[in-house]
Amino acid sequence: MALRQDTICALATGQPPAAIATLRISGPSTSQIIEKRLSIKSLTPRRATLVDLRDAAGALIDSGLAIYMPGPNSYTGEDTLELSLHGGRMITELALQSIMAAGARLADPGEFTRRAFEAGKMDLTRAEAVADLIDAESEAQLGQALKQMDGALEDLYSRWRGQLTDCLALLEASIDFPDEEDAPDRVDGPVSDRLEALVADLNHALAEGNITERIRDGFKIAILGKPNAGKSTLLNQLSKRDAAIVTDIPGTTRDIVEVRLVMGGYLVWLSDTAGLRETTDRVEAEGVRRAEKAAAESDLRIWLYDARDSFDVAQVKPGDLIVANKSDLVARLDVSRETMVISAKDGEGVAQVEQAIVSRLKGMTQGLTAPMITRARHRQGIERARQHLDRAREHMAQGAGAEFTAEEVRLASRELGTLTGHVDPEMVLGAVFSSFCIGK
Ligand SMILES: Nc1nc2c(ncn2[C@@H]2O[C@H](COP(=O)(O)OP(=O)(O)OP(=O)(O)O)[C@@H](O)[C@H]2O)c(=O)[nH]1
Ligand SMILES: [Mg+2]
Repeated sequence: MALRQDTICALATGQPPAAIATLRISGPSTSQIIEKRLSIKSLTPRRATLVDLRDAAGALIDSGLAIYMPGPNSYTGEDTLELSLHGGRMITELALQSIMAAGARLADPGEFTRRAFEAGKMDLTRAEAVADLIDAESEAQLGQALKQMDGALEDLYSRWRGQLTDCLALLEASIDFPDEEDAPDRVDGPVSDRLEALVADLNHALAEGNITERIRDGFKIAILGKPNAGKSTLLNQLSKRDAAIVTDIPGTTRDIVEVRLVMGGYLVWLSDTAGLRETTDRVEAEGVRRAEKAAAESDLRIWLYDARDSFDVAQVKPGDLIVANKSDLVARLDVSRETMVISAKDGEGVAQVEQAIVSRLKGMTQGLTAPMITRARHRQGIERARQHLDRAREHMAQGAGAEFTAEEVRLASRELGTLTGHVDPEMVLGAVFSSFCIGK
């Protein structure tokens, strides 16, 4: 890719005031900025040096540590400077102004990592992993992002592409040398076997991807049941805050109340929903519709009912949790073995519900080794690749000619290449890097 002419800078650490603020500079003007603003001819590469940062008029802004990393052995592949100053608001503002006046501009979100990608330091899936490492709130997210950073997705997608290249070589040989002994008909078997095996791998990745995407984006859990069962009370207990309104009026909750929590190392989105009942109230009816939609879209449902009522198991799906609430109001309770008994109001049994949720999540993620898909972008690319391969196999089955098969294989390979950014990077770069923070 074309060599960049401009130099970027940004505050790479959190919002001031903070103990330390690290400013990052990358691009061809870095050494000129060092000379102008740090009054030093050159800095020893990769060694922390105590420096004075000055403004354009020569007035001292702050003293701090500078580390110079000349390209290509830097994060971005360009000349880079990291300057750690006292993390004051005024210091960081004046420091950025001074650096910009010496020949840099403010970086866009993710622009340092984008430059690292463009310099060939990492593929697109590893660049995405950088963002995921920073955004990780749960151990499971972090573990997955680390594996992706280590190349789990890049290696897999590249291996798939390699298999398609092998198929293409066979197909093209049969197109170019149709009369050769071991050409046309003889390639059909091997190519068709390879495509079949690859489609099976893609389908496996797509199926498992539902879980790995959830690890990154959060598992959806809905609390469901009749009005007044105590759903909002349970949500407040599990989230340890007063997120939803609780009253003794049936039909209190209408909109979905969603809280974001980390449970047992997993990020989850826990939803409190409107009590399920027939109603003529239009607002409540809309709430019930939303509750039913949340039930259908959730990874796990918690069915809550008043222990004084009976519970209809018809709506329960395998793996759902059934919880009888308000145990404090009944002397004796006969429930099935899998039904948990709690008193949400007193917090009695809530810890067991939490444990049961975590054990369900563990069950869902059991057996996962390396992630194969972590974002919708990956899933969509793999689905498109699979569609091309389905068409390639149809062409083969119909004896349509190797040219037709080869074209679909080529298109599938292109889709996989887009995932790693080896093909058509411009198409996806904006979307990938816009979600980054500035300074990364
Ligand atoms: N005695 C007793 N009362 C409870 C318990 N849990 C909830 N309640 C009470 O039951 C009433 C309804 O509680 P909510 O949490 O608002 O019930 P809900 O299921 O969210 O109700 P809707 O939003 O109307 O669907 C409130 O008065 C709560 O204080 C419990 O374990 N024991
Ligand atoms: Mg409620």
